[in-house]
Amino acid sequence: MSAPHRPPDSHYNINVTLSDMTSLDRELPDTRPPICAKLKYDIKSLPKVSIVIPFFNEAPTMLLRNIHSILNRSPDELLEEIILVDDLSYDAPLMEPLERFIKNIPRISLLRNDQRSGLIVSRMRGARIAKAPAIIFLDAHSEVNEGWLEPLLDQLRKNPKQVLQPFIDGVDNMNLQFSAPSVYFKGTFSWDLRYTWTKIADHEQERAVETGEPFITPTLVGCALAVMKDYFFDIGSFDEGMYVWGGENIELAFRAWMCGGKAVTVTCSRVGHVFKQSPNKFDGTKGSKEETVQKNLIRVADVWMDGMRKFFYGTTLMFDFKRLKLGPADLKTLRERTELRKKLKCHNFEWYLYNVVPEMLDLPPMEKDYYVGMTYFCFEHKIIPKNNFAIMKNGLMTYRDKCVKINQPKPYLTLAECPPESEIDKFGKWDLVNYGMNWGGIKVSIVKDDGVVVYWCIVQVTNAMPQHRSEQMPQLGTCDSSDSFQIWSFTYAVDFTLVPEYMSVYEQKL
Ligand SMILES: [Mn+2]
Repeated sequence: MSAPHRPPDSHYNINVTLSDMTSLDRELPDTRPPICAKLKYDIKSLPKVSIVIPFFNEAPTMLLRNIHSILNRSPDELLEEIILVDDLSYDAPLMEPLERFIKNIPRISLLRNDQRSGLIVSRMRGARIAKAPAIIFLDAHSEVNEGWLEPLLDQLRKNPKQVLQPFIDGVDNMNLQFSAPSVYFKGTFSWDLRYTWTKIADHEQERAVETGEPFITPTLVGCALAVMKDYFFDIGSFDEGMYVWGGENIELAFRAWMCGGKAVTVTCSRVGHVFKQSPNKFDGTKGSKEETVQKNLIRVADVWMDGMRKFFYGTTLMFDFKRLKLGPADLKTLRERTELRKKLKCHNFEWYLYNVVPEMLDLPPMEKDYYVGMTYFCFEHKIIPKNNFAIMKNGLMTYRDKCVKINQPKPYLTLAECPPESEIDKFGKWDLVNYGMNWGGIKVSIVKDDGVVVYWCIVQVTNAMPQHRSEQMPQLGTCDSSDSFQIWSFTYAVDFTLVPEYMSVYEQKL
């Protein structure tokens, strides 16, 4: 039996009556690897869970869909409670109608904040009163799929000292279609501390698909987290000095890894998440969204990244306001977090890089560069993650100690020894063609033997070679600003001349 999809705008239709949503309105595809449906769990041995869902003016049908998906797709014996935390919503259906609705549902409670507190503080409010030994934090605009809960709780039973995330499927924000990525990603980060999706190695994905076993992730996407309550509070819960949201997912993952735990993606647990166009609602009392997030990220860098935070402070492309001054109250709570790190006897950041995310050991070169976050290039049959190419001041494009070379007359790019300065013009000089602040084309100019200068731009093509069929690879083509396959996003420019003074000022304050 397959129910029809709702019309595209249904989840924003605030006039829908709550009784419309008492059952789920469509079937979801089973997006797990086939092995997952065969795995058996001893329900009695699993910890019970409290599910904490903060919301602010969430589309009511989305919130109800979420609640119903949990009720319908979680074993009764495992679900202790659902705790909704309203962060001062004012949309009418989330007032009295929501209260009337949840009255009929056992094991659900509703807390209302008396001031806007943001995601992090709202989650903490729910976590403190949670009755079950396990807690799941879930974004309000989620929908859990069949069999989502048991694999998470089973992992927590096996090892309580870890922070888990389910495998996140995309939910289209217009028609609510589920889509599971065929390529598996782990979370990493860029040096400006943005969450980055990074493809896992083929053999890791094969193992996950064949066995249904979880795979590790250096950082957490943040929209759904499962953790044992005791462990969560033992390692310092969330940093409540962070406002609204942003950076808390990176911070928790750094902390879990560096302080004796780990972060893991549970292959067989599938949760759909609506990736919104503008995912956050900031009320402005703590500054702009960008300033708020940046202050949170400063806390992540200062508490956890040791000397490596110079790379964070050196990234300049997006934020000229990054060297924000923290006030006395913020500095006090920041100091508490550094003391927590000492108390927990955590590893240093270098340990984390070496052991958890070694691809980040390709540190940005120590001069002013552009770092180019293109895509996962299949480059000579080898996938190179983004952020690892740099365009240097002298026009060379580097990857580790090699330079990107044009294989004339064919339009292919290879890696070769870097040329001496005097030969760069003939080797190929790279530059960005900015169409926007952080996106545009990547152009190379080459001086031919006859002195004529030719230009090409990098085009993304789909690889037809059997080694990496369907992977993306870079080639050269005639520059065309209207060709979307020539548009790249640049991750950041690094300018270390700005860092030392700032860090030393900062060091004194700490
Ligand atoms: Mn979200």
